[in-house]
Amino acid sequence: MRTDTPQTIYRKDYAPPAYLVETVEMGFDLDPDLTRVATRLTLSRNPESDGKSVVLYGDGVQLVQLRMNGRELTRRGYALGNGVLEIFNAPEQVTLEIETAIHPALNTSLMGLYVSNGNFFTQCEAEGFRKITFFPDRPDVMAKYKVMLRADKKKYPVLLSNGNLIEQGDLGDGRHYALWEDPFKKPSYLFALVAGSLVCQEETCTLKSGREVLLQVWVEEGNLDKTQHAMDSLKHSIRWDEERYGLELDLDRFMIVAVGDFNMGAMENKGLNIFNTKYVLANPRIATDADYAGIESVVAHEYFHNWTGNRVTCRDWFQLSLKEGLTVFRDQEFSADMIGTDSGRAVKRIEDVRVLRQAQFPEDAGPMAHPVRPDSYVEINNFYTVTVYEKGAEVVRMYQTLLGRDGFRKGMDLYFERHDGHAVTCDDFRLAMADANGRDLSQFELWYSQAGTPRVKVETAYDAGQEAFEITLSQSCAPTPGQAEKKPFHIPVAVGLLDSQGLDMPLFLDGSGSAEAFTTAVLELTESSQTFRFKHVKEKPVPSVLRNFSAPVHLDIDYTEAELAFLMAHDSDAFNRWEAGQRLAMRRMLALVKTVREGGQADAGAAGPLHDAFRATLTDSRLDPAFQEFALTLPSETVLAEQLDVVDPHAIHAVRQAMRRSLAQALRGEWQIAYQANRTPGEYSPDAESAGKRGLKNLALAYLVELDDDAAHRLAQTQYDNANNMTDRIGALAALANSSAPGREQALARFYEDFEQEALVVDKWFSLQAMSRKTDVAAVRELMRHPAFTLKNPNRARSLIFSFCNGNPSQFHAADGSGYEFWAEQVIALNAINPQVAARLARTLDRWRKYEPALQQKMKAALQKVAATRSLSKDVLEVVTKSLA
Ligand code: B3K
Ligand code: ZN
Repeated sequence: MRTDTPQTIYRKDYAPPAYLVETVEMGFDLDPDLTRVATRLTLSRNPESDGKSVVLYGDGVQLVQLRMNGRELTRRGYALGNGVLEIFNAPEQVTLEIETAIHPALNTSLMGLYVSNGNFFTQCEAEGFRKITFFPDRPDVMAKYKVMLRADKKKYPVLLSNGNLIEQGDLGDGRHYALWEDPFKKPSYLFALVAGSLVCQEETCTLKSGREVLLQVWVEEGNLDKTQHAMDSLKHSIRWDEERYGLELDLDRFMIVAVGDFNMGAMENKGLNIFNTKYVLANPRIATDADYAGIESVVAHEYFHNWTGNRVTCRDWFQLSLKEGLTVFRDQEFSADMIGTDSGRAVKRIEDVRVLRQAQFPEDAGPMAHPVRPDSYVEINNFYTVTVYEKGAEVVRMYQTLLGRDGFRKGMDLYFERHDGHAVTCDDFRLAMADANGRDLSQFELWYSQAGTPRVKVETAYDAGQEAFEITLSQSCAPTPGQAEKKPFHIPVAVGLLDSQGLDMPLFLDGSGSAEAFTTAVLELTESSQTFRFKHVKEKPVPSVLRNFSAPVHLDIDYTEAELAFLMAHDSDAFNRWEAGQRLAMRRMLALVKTVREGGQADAGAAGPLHDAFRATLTDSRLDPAFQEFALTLPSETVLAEQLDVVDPHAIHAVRQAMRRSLAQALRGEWQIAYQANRTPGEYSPDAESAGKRGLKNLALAYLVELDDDAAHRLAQTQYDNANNMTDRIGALAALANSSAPGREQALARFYEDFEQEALVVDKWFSLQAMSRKTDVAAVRELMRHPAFTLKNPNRARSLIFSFCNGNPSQFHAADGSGYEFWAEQVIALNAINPQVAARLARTLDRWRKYEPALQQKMKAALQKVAATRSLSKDVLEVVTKSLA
């Protein structure tokens, strides 16, 4: 917490550090109430800087002693204020001995060293290391670490840190020690320690090179029946990175540790990944198919960071997407490869694009919009965003689309060849891609520097006489904060042409120089408007544009409903088949929203073409159930809201609900058949095929329950009673919770009793109720009084508060503003406990200006209330200030 005005940090102000650190030796005397940390640093002047001061950062740490080159420094020898310790006119070579004192048990921010359920954990990214000791805590300072941990042997039998265990033993006084050494240079944000009472599953794994490595998954006692999936995911990740990128695990030992109190998903500390329990623990009793998939992808993500993030790291935090965008892209590709089938890959792509549209497009159009490589920040933790991560991954994917898979691999190889062991920039990555492929990618930089989602408009013309088909692409991008004018982006637009049979036509792109026919062409749009001409086009085609979502843009294209239904049925590009269905639904829903806004009824009955198209998808037995599930899910309320100039959340909700009911009614028989056909009897397996079936079956159930009749209630109740896995159980419970089934209350109560001991399942229980259409603000307040609720645990806070504020729009936007008042209270309460979690919740009202005036005023008042709160963290302050600006 601070009272001074928070400072804005600018990318343009980057300057190399005056001193570089060579070695770090640390000794920890671990005690929850008072931990002493003795640190010995060797530093030397950086030839790339002319600075003469050693600059160290510290945040909330007590400085006990400071010695330079063997001599104690008095207050005359250094300046300390505002979290900066500066030693002026230091000699060329410096050895610093720093002793600090910290209070882990009081640390509720979960940054630095903290206690969770009696055990010690650390989280240092982005700037948590400075909560442990004074240090040049910036990612371009890379050093080798040796860490001695000392603690009570009974309470903390396990002592872990990065790298290799060198030595361990007793200290004689009931305490013991462990000495760890990390052979690789690393930035301080990758430092980690864990101490406590934990158990592990371990396996050895033989790398392609023949080297054997030790893999461990550490959890609290009683959880060893939930670690196999994480272990398997780790082994698959190791294999995949060897095969796809030739990247080998560089340590002899790789550890994953699960912790119940954690601000985000997981952290890639060198050799000692620390994970939110949510992304480690799984067995069929407690975890859903989505949980299994989430664990696989997060384990992979953190493992992949070992090369993209750790071996090659970021020069400064503005370059965050250098590691995050790239690593998300890598984990997306890994998950797609793990499914293995073409349709599985397409489904994974659809899922990823859904996240982008649901969360990143709104961010890019709101007050917190920022480029993938931001130009400034107040609190860096606020920039671990969907833009840096997911849009960043799209930007990396575009290199692969432009250069091809082999070209992309060449770029990756050159990137490691040039930069291994260094802290670099997004430009360095782009140059490696360009140089390895002999391409000029300078215009591509705009994807890193310009915020906002570009809009690409498509116009076509067919000339039967010439057998020519022309596609004109025009691009624009709306202003974003601080960027009024945008230059044209370099946009890869993948295009196919369908003949009247729905088959791909062979493509001959004029001027491409290639005589060879292909069926998807990647058009490179680099100007504001360009026309591309296809030859030998025998009949007027239906174009399939932006196949596989080849760029993160809005696509404006005029299709008739018949063309959309045709694409939905025939496009060889599964992504665009899904997209056509979404467009068809979106168009109908937007028209209905207009009707409702004008005082009409949300009568979805006349949605004929949509019903037919959905029926065709639902009954096509050649389709992958996972694809069917996505194709039959209507665009979300958030995605709909983004299409409107003025958002009326109640009209949107009413329309989407009416649409769901009409689809339930019109396709009732088909839903019932799909429900029966997609049962997965026998032992549970989380594989993609079974998960896809369960997904479609549960979607069928959700539609049928929209009818809210006895038959649907019975179906849900029976599924609940007979479920042998969490996916089916929670699917049934969610259906019941949204219904007026007589067994609703009893099922909710029974679920809690059955799973009271499983924190992650209790989270699901809160979350499901928070998102139920039957839950209003008063009911959420009631749930907060439940003995299992606490704001201190981020997962629990997210499960109830975030789920309600972000996942239950019709109740959250209650006309009296009570949802917003609730939001403000919770942001303020969380701010005092955990600024990072509070700031995430603060983002909920980002888009307040888009809402209808009555709601807008109430949202603004809630934002102002938060902004006026005393001792606001800079995390929350930055978010609400930018929202109100
Ligand atoms: N690098 C961490 C995120 C750290 C967030 C700090 N506020 C997890 C990840 O992206 O892998
Ligand atoms: Zn990451």
